[in-house]
Amino acid sequence: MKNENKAMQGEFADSRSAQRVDGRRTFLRHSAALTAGLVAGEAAAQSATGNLPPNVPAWMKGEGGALSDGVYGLPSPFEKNVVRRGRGDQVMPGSGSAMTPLQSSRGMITPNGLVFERSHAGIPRIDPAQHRLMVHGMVRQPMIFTMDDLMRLPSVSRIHFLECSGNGSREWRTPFAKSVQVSHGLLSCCEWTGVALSTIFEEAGVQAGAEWVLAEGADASAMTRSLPMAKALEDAMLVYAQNGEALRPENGYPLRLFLPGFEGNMSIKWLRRLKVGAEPFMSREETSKYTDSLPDGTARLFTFSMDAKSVITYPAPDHKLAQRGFYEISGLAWTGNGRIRRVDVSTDGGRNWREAALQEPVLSRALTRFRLPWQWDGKPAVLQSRALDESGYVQPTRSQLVAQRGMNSNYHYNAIQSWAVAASGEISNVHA
Ligand SMILES: Nc1nc2c(c(=O)[nH]1)N[C@H]1C(S)=C(S)[C@@H](COP(=O)(O)O)O[C@H]1N2
Ligand SMILES: [Mo]
Repeated sequence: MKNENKAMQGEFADSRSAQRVDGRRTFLRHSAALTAGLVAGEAAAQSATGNLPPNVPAWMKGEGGALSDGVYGLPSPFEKNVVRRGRGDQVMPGSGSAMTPLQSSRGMITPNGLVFERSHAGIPRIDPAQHRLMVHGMVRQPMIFTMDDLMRLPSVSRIHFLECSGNGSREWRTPFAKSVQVSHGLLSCCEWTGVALSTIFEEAGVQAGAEWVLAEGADASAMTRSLPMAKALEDAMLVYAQNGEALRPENGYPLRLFLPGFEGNMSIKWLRRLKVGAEPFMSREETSKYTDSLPDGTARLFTFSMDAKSVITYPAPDHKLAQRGFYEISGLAWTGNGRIRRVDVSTDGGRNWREAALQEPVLSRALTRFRLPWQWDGKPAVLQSRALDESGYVQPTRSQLVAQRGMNSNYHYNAIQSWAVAASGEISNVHA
């Protein structure tokens, strides 16, 4: 394994474009082999319809279906398995999560129908004409905004990831998930549009000594969290649109708070109230919940920022490698600390690392797609990715994280993920 890696490093040493050309040549050889396989095997089965070359396929022989006039477009029915899936272990009705299918994700943007959901008391059905945002507390002028008021204000659009701090929490103890959707799917990345929170506070006027803001949601959980005024003025947004259309009901329609790079639970959905104060408000969701148990028995409050993390989304346990040869290892990296600076990939469980290519644009507090060409020799391998961000923070190994944080925590698990490739091509989740 080690020798093979050295050989690969040599082969790919010259430049990244040399890697590409070499990988491409091998890949094309495989395509030719695949076609030969099809002609011999599957083609026989499909010859009844005769859709394969050199025949003219059935769908070219008559006009197609109706156009989408007056209809909201949906993916091809052949993509029907690409859906969010829930954890199904929540005891309270309405409380649960449905995860993004990262195993099928391409690029950096999560389409609206696949953005993960995490809700504590179901999805309220809110008429935007009846929704209000109240701003009060330590402000010069308490205010109530309608949705129309908010949409008249100057707007901003930014691309950012959103990650639940409970993402991957079960991986602390055992390599639990059998899918990258379950291990990392409380994660998405959208273009968010709305009003800078600083604009709202300019309107209302913040009093001296006002250091904190309480945000409250209009769902039955009345979810409340405190955020520092510094974050409110830095880059917090009141969001009414995602990926070019109104927020989806499950993601906070008609209005949510969005805090770039902060743990997902602080981005309060269905936002109805902002109260400005001098101290944190110590709500249930920042005292009883969303605190980090440490090895010495104490708990850490207010872990706002999500540290650097990455995961290989292809190949993952959702996939099986059909044969040896060329594969493009691909995955996602992100950090609440700003931009991703580098992602390294190992195919031998962390002994040797190679630098992956980062897809532009690499944006602050957004998902970043990385890719690395790989020749699989058909032998067992352990795939890992390690992210490094512009603050210098390096994603920890699992043992480094456990040494620091112990085994009793549930939030902010960001260890390096290992996928074991067996000689059979099956892929499994392991602690390496
Ligand atoms: N009002 C309200 N806001 C909420 C929640 C909630 O249950 N109610 N869940 C929080 C949690 S735990 C997360 S991770 C994010 C999830 O956002 P999403 O469902 O749009 O992905 O919303 C946060 N905001
Ligand atoms: Mo969350």
